[in-house]
Parts: sequence; structure tokens; C-alpha cells
Amino acid sequence: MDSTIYHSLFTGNKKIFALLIDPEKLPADQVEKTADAASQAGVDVILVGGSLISHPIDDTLEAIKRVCQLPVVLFPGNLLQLSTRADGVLLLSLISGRNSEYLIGNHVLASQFLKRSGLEIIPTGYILVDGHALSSVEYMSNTRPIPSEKPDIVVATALAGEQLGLKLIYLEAGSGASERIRENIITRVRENITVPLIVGGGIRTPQDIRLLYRAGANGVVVGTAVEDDYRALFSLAAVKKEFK
Ligand code: 1GP
Repeated sequence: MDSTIYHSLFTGNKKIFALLIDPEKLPADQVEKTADAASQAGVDVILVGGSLISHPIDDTLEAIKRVCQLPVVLFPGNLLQLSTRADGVLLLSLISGRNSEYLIGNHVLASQFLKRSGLEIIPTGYILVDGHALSSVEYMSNTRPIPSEKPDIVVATALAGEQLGLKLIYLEAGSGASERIRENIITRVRENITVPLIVGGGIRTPQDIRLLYRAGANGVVVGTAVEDDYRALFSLAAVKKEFK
């Protein structure tokens, strides 16, 4: 039987909820409380990463592991955010952009480390869609997001990602986006690809999540809404129960 994180998350067409912990934004003393709440709230996976992190990611990973058994998957903004203390890694290729370092360059640098790491590698097509604010991803990667009024380009990009063999598509509006990914984009992408689809950036309320699941997202990624108050996790992660 396949016991990978990927398999456990995406088999059976269920909806999943991913909590993003950005070590730069969540104070160290809140990490354990948040991870503990994540276990109790029914979170499926914890992602760890961010666009710019100035202190060791290992401290955050250890704090999470002290209090919860959930799979912990790296969401690396750069090579400094790789660690063997996680369980897996979203190997992000920023396929909406045309910056070769984020498409393949960093992957070449990381490949031998990843081979030896024991981390489960989840090859992910990362697609930045305009969230109507300059996002950290856009600035740090020096790539342009796809305009949200151009769903055809988003669809074609996701499809190309799947055709290249990527196992997951992640539609990103940018952390703290003023506009999350629109439902019509989710529906169009979902109709055109067969691999799982997750969505993040600017998701704040249970109703946001409900609409995204309904539109066809397999999973949502939430960070900022939980940084303000980890107790929000309980109502946000509960929405997936409506889709069983
Ligand atoms: C960012 O998609 C994630 O990469 C989460 O975004 O912080 O807006 O929830 P938020």
C-alpha cells in the first residue's frame, strides 16, 4: 500500500486543509500552540516556509514536531529553507513565471541534498495569479503573476505543468492577498487537469473555503488568517466536513 503523504492527502477525492506556518510571521512562542490546535482542529498537513526567513527553520520544525503528529511539508521560498527535520517538500516550480532559477535552477542546486534527505518530494506546479497587491512571491521571484482576468492562461499553464509530470498544481494569490483566487478560475483549471489542485493566498473565512471547495479545489492553504488568532483554525478546518 502507498503510505506517502501525497497518497494520504489526495486519495479518495476528499477535501484537505493545509495550515501554512511562516516562521518569520508567527512568533516562536505561538508555534507550539498553533501546531497543537492544528492537530485538534483536523488540519491535514502543515506547510512551513515563506518568502524571506531570517532565523533557522529547524527551530520551527522542532517546535511543531514536539506537539503534533501531522505531516510537516516544506514550502520553501528559497534554498535556505530546506531541512531534513520535515517529512516532505513541495518541490515548487514557479511555472507562471519566466525566471529560470525558480523553474529549474534552484532545483539543480538542491537535487543531491534532496536525494539524500529522505524527504518525500512532491513535484508541484506553482502558479501565481494576480491577487491585486504586489505579493512577496512576485517581488522575490522577479516574475509577473498571471492576470486574474485571464483564466485561459492559468488553465494552459496548469495543463502544461501536468503534461510535464508535475503531481500537484498550487494556485497562489500571494500571502495576504486582497483578492483570493476566483472560483471561475478554480473550476476551469479543475475541468482541465487530473492532478490535485490546491489554492492559497488571501483565504480568510469559512465561506471563502466553502466556495473554493465547491468550485473544485482539492485543498486550501491558509496562513495569515491563523497568524492573527490560532483559534480561527477550528472553524476554518471544519468546512471540509461538509464535503464528505
Ligand atoms: C501563501 O498561500 C499561502 O503562500 C497562504 O496565504 O497567508 O494569505 O493565507 P495567506
